[in-house]
Amino acid sequence: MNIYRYEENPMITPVDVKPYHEGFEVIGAFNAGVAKYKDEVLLLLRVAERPISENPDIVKVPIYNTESKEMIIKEFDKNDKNYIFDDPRTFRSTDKVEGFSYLTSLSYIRIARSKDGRNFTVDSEPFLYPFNEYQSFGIEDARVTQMGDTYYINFSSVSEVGVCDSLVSTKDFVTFTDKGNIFAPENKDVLIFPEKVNGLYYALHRPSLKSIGNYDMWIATSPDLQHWGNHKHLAGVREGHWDNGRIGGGLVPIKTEKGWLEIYHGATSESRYCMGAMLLDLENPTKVIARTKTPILEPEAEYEKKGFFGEVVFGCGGIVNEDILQMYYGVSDTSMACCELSIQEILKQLEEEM
Ligand code: MAN
Repeated sequence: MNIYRYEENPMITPVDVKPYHEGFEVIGAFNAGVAKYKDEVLLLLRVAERPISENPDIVKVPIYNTESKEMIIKEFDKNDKNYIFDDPRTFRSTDKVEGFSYLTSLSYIRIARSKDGRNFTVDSEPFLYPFNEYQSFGIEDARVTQMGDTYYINFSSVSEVGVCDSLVSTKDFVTFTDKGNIFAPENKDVLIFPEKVNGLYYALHRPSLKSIGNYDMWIATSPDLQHWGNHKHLAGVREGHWDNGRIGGGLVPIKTEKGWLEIYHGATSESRYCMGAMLLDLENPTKVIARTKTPILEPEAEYEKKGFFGEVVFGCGGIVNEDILQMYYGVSDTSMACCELSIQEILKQLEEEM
């Protein structure tokens, strides 16, 4: 696989983003959804901010009260035996067997704009900022599906009642219409197909199972983009492979003559994130035609290996220009990068490795 990583990489880093909150620092500008709007490329950045802490033993947790519009900062001592601090992104109380109780930062969506797809200017204000009680811990990892002149944007809404997936629509990236929560907790990595298939909308989704089952990809249909049903298991994690820990949709499915091309992410049980590809039947996307045995992109560059949470490449969107896929991807939960891949080459790898 020939991968052309842009010379500008990492193209947007936390220092390029001014904190929106006073007394906070930006620790990540990553996992952006992508849209082509007028003559510009828009990156819907996940900006993660946290209160500055002078004492390395004190973790300050930002929680936004969407009703009173107040930011509440809770302080925790890393020496407190009631909590387990083994992940820089989250921590949990000892009463919890798995998962997390709090996040160490709060994310929201801010737009970065570019005419050439390489040099971006970041808006000074957020575009999507927590606006209901399901978002008090933040909004993360937007995906953008364009249908006509409407852009549907879905993202993870995080709060103490779980991580669910929410949908809004916009025509101008200034105002938006709230379409509610489309997948109940815990669900992430929802990717809405860019057109109906046999009269129905399709979406990939990833329930995070806690008893039996794995972090696998599912597929559902909807008559109206808001009510989803007819859920089917699409693809699972693979033991002994690079995607043995969890998988989830990455980019909005791309229509090719061979089928729907889905670029997805897979992680090992040690949380090393790579991107792979899957080919779904054009007429029946619940059918997987092929899946790459090896990743199409893995953390190799310095900025992909080191950062707030290293060894992560995480694509949430791309732009297709004939055979070229420009894939924008988050690196190490810190910054944004972009690479170009040939769609024909990905299809060839799928054919060879199916
Ligand atoms: C995981 C990571 C974090 C994220 C939380 C909540 O722990 O992806 O970055 O904030 O889930 O979604």
